[in-house]
Amino acid sequence: MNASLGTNDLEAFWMPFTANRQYKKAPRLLVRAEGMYYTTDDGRRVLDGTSGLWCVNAGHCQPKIVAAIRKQVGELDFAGSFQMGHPLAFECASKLVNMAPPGFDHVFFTNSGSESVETALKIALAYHRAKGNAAKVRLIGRERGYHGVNFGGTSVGGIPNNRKMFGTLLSGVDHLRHTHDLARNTFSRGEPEHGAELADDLERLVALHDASTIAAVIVEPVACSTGVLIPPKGYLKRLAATCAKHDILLIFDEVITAFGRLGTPFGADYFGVSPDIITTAKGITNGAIPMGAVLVKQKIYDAFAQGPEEAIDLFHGYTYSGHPVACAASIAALEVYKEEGLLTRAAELAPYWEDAVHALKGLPRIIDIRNIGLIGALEFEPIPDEPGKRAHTRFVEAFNRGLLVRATGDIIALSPPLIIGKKEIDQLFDILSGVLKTVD
Ligand code: PXG
Repeated sequence: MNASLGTNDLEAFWMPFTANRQYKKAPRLLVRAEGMYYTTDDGRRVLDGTSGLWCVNAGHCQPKIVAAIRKQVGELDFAGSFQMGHPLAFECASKLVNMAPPGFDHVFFTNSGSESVETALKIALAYHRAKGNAAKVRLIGRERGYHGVNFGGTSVGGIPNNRKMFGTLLSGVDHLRHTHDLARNTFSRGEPEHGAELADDLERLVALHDASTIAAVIVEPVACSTGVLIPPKGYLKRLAATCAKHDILLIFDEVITAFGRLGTPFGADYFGVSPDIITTAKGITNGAIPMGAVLVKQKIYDAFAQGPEEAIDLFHGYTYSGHPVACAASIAALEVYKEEGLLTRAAELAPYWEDAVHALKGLPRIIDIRNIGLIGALEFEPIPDEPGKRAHTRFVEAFNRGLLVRATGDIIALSPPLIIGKKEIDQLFDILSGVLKTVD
C-alpha cells in the first residue's frame, strides 16, 4: 500500500456502492493515469477497460483538457449563473447544441448524471403544467433502469437493490418491463432481434393510468449500469411513437451513451430516434471535472418563456450550474472529441471489438455475451445464493492481472476509452480470457 496511507486512514471514507469492510481488507488503489492506463500504488500498470466509470472517453489526463482546467482555475475560479453569467458557460452550451442531434437547442447545466435526471424530470412536470396540462404528473421508468441515486432517479430507476432501503420514493411512478430476454436473444451481436413489442408495454400503462396523467417516460438508450441491456431492434422507435401519440415526453438518459460510446455523437443518433429531452454527464468533461447537462428542444424552452420578461423561467438550478472550471474542461473535451474523431471512432472499431468479445463464447460459466459500439458485456451463471460473486471474483483477478473491468450483478461490463487501439483490444481480451479460464 501507498507509504503515506496507513490501514487506519481507510476507515473514514465511506465508499459509495462498495463493500467497505471487504475492500478495506485488501484495497485496490490507483495513483496515476495516462491514456489507456492507470498506475496502482504498488507501481503496476492497469489497462482501463471501463473508461474510469464510463466517462474517460478520450483517455486519461488528456493534455489539452488538463491544460484548460489549469488555466481556468487560475483565471476565474467561480462565477454563478443565477442572474449573472460568464462567457464559458454560453460557449460550452453552444458547443453542446452544435454536437447534439437536430432540434436540441438549449442546455441546462448540472454537476452529475443524477442531477441531470432530477432536472429532466422536473422540467417534464413543469413543461406540462406551463402548457396547461397540470394533470400530467406521472413519471414512467423501466425495470432495471439506472438514473442515478437521487430521489427522482431512484424512483424511476428499476434496480431493486438501489430502491428497497429507501422507503416509498416518489409517488405516481410506474415502470415499463425490462427488455432482457435470454431465452430468445442470447449471444446477440448488436441489437437483439426479439422484443420490439415490449415497447407496447407503455400502452398498458396508458390504459391503466390514462395518458392525461402521464408526463414523461425516461429510459437509457442502452441500459448500462444494470449490465448492458441493448434495446431490441425497433424497440426505441416504437416507444418514441407511442410517447408522441399520447403527448408524453420521452427522456433519453444518455449519461453513458452520449459522446461517442456507440460510434455516433449521441445514442439518439445511433438509434435514429429523436427524444424530447436528453440527460448527459460523465464524458461531457471526459470525467476530469464533475459536470452534467440536460438538453431540451425548442418547444420545451419556449413553454417556459410565456410570462413577463422579468419572470424567472425555471425555479431550479445549482450553485455550480455552469461552473467555469467544468465549462473549460467540457469545451476542451468536446474539442478533443471532434479533433480526434472520437465521436465516431467506436463505429470503426466496433466490428473488431464485437469479434473479440464474442470470441470468449464457450469459456466457463458464460451464459451470454452482448455488445454495441465500444461496449461489451459477459453474463455469468450465478452461484446459487451468492449473487454477484462470480463477476466480483473475476473483476478482482482481472485487476490483479492488470485489467480494470466493471462488475455489476453477475455481469462484467467493458467500455474502454474510445482512443483504444487494436493492440490494446487484444491485450484486454488476452488478460480477460486468462482470468475466465482460471477462476470458477
Ligand atoms: N444515468 C445513467 C444512465 C447513468 O449511467 C447516472 C444517471 C448517474 O450519474 P452520476 O454522475 O450521478 O453518478 C448514471 C451513472 C457502472 C456505473 O459501473 C454507472 C454509473 C455510475 C457509476 C457506475 O455501471 N452511471
